[in-house]
Amino acid sequence: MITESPAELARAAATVISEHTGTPQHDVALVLGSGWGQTADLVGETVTTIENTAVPGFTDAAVAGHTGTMRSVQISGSGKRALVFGTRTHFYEGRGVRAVVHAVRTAAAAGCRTIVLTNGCGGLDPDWAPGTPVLISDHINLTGESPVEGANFVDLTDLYTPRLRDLAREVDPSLPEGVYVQFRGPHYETPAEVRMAKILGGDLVGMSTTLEAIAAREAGMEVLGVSLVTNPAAGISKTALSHQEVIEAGQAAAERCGTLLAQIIGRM
Ligand code: 8IG
Repeated sequence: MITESPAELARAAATVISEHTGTPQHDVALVLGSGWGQTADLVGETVTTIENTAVPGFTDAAVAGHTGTMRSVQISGSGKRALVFGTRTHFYEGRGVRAVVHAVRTAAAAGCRTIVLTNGCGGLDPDWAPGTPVLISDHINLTGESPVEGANFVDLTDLYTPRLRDLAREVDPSLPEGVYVQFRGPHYETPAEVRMAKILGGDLVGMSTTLEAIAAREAGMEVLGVSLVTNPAAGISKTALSHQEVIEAGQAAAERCGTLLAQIIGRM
């Protein structure tokens, strides 16, 4: 087998996407995390749905509640076309960092200049009830990994584009901001690890997004990160964490989150 470079694999994937969608260029990419699954319908009209397994380098969804398809969506009220990924590859799946950021590189190869990374996560602020969307202002990457290969010293100042965060707050001035801390997972944190995250300056704990954001910056894209707090982080509330709780919080917040993203993307 010929081993392709990450860029070659992304170009191959983008070619298949443009063949399926009949669209040479997409403008914005959207990665749907836990709790965000139903939001794509509110962003616009789905023009084409593609099975992940039909696209080079992509695999079916590995998480309950995620969708193993990608869609080309016509954004309501703008001439723009979004490439919406119904799921992501997580670092904890053990397929390596290249697999984790393949969707990001594919989006860049498909022409996207902007990427919206969403996730479900645990919140450290007890005032953030399950179902609260929070803008990611910055991140702490505790995976010990980087998607950047070789001596390419990518600047991560203002990784989460201030202009896009401002735009999000124009749509919803009540949106809080926070620092997202990526743990490896797939287990949730211990309460002591959550206290550590707080001391380090974190507000949100999750298992995705930071490696993707770095790859997006390397590819020259603008990044907007939005977390949905689906549960208080371990030790913040007295009850144990469950993935069912995550799915339910997402369902309850779907309409607010979908409308929020639709309005933000419509204004980009
Ligand atoms: I949804 O509390 C969701 N994903 N690490 N911790 C981590 N990931 C999460 C959590 C959480 N909730």
